[in-house]
Amino acid sequence: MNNVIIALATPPLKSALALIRISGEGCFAMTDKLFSKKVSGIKDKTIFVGHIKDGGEDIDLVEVLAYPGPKTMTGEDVVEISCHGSMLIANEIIGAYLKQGARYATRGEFSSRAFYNGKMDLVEAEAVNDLINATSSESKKLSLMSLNGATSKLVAPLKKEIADLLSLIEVNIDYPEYTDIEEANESKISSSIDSIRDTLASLIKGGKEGKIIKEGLKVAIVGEPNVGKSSLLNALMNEEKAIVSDIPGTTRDIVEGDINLKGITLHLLDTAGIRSGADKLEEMGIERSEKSILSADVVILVLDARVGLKEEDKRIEQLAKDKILITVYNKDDLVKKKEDGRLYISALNKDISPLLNKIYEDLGISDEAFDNPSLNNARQLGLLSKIDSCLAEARQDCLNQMPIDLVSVNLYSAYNATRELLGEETTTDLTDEIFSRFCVGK
Ligand SMILES: Nc1nc2c(ncn2[C@@H]2O[C@H](COP(=O)(O)OP(=O)(O)OP(=O)(O)O)[C@@H](O)[C@H]2O)c(=O)[nH]1
Ligand SMILES: [Mg+2]
Repeated sequence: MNNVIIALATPPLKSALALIRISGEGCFAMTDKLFSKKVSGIKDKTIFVGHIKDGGEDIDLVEVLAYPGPKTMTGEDVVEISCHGSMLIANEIIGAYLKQGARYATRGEFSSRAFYNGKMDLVEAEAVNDLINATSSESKKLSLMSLNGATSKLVAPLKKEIADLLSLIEVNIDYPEYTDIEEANESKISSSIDSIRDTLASLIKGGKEGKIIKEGLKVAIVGEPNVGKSSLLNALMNEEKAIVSDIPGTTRDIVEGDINLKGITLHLLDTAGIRSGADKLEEMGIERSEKSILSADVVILVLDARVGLKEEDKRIEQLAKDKILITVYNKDDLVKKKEDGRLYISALNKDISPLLNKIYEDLGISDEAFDNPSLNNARQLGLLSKIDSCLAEARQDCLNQMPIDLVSVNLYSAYNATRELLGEETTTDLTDEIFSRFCVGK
């Protein structure tokens, strides 16, 4: 009976209604004991309205949705109770079920049951969490595609290509005497691997773009004091978020804000101006600025258009060498002559569209990335790159004239990693880890 799990699926706050979800064999029998109507024996999903009681004491008039398994989200019998949205009522109902032998669900336990009962693969299960966490309509759209199975379908052709090559090699190993089978020679294996890696390259490209659409990017605004970094943050956000003054060293702590640039969430970080000879407090701010460069995906180096690049800025360029670095010449309203190839803006006048265009251009997101499914979370991208390195090694083994049974070792690893993508091959620890990031009740 402790196989029955229960959780509040709505936030633990006073609201019009609250939803309690219960799953597991035995949850109908428990409901029969607590509810004024008999739920057991239903053949199809059914809605009931009646009273939940505990020890003869009426708790609430509720709506009960009963779904007989296995055609349910978890694959088990499921009961959903909509009660009045008082935490007192919700807790009393949950308490009544706990007395009957149910237990609190852990994070993501409903989804993990759906996964283990074969109702969804791991990519679809991950999409449940992504959907709940989506903050832009673009990221919601990608998550919904994954939930509907479109993303999982990307794995099948990749898996098939690797399986076809492996079976060709196996046939050659097992039946070397047959002359009517295709020979798995070095050139055949190499060209097959190259073609699989082409498929993989486009999956990785789509995945990286999808990750940006789904998760957004960190953008650090850095430069010397007084060049207009905070003014730029305010112009980007169209809001007076950060304090602006003509006193160098105004910003000490990081000021943050989010904007949506053509469907991509940018997490902006306005930082303290970087200069030498600062006092202790300012020095602490500068340390944070430098850290923010290291944690950012995009670094906007702001210069005063009248001054240009200074020695201190070269240190910023060095720190940002692995990032997308965009150098802007601010205060262009104060210069008469503009030099070719420089990106001029005026944060004061909110004249910043050249910078917005440049950021979008440098991200290199294709239009298709917004409309097509992609394997875009860190786990999925990590597995795609693992598959690629296994294939690269297999190809190298081939070039080194290794026997084909040894070449197949790396191909098997690549194949197993494709199975891992959908959770067909996975450890319980890993899946527990994945589901622990979910909300309770999901
Ligand atoms: N004329 C002109 N002035 C600007 C422009 N952008 C910023 N300023 C002025 O430059 C001064 C400094 O601006 P801030 O935005 O505070 O500069 P900051 O880089 O954040 O400075 P710190 O926080 O001290 O590092 C303010 O007086 C702004 O009004 C611009 O595009 N044109
Ligand atoms: Mg500032």
